[in-house]
Amino acid sequence: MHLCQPFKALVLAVALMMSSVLQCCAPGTNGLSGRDGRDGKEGAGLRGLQGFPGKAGPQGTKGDQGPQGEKGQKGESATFDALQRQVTTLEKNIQTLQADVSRHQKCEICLHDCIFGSVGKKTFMSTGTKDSFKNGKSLCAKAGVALACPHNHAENTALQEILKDSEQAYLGMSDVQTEGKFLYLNGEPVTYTNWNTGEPNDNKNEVCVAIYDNGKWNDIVCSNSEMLIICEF
Ligand code: FUC
Ligand code: CA
Repeated sequence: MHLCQPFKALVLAVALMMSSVLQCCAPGTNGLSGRDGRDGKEGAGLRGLQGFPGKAGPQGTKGDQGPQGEKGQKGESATFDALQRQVTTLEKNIQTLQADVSRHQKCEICLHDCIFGSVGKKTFMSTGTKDSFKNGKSLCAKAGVALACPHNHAENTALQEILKDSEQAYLGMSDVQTEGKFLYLNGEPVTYTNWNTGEPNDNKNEVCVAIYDNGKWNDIVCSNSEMLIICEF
C-alpha cells in the first residue's frame, strides 16, 4: 500500500502515543541484552613503591638424612700415636724372639746332663761336655755366653755345687799375658780368688785356672780335655 508522507508521520505519532499509554498500564517483558561495550583506555597512573618484606613463614619439616660423606684424612697426631704403638708392639715381639733364640742357643750346647745353678742375677749352666779351655770357651761362645767365672764367694759356692765328685771345671780367667797376674777374659783384673793352699804354683807354665769339687782353685795347663765345661750368663 502506498501512503503519502503526511499520513506516515501521523501513524508514527499515534503509535508512539499508544506505546507510552500501554507502558503506564502494564509493563512489557525485558528486551534482549545489548552487546558488550568496547574496552576502555588503559589508565595512566604511576606504580606504587614496593612494600616491606612480610614476616618469616613457619619452619618447614626436617628433611631426610643425606648420604654418608667420604672418610676424612687421619690427623697427624693420631697417625704418630698409631705408629708409636706399632713400634712398641714390634719391640716387645723382638724381645720375645731374642729370648727364644737365646734359650734355643743354650739348649744346643747342652745336650745331656744339663745342670743349672742361679745365684743373684747370674746363672751357671753345665754343658755336660768335657773338653779343653779353648774348646770350652768356643762352646760357651756358640750360645752367646761365657765360661763360668765366680766373682764372689756365693757365686763360687753355686758353681762348686754343680760339680760331682772329683770333677773339675775351667774358670774364665788366665795369667797368660803376665805370669802371676790373673785377668778375666774381658781383660779386667781378677778381684775375687779362692786358691787352694800352695796355689797358684805355675808348675810347667800353668796359665789356666780350675775349680775343684771342694770349691778351691788351682792353676793348671789349658790343654786338659777332661775338664767339665760350665758356662755362665
Ligand atoms: C802340680 C801342678 C798342679 C797342682 C799340684 C799341687 O801337680 O801341676 O797344678 O799345683 O802340683
Ligand atoms: Ca797348679
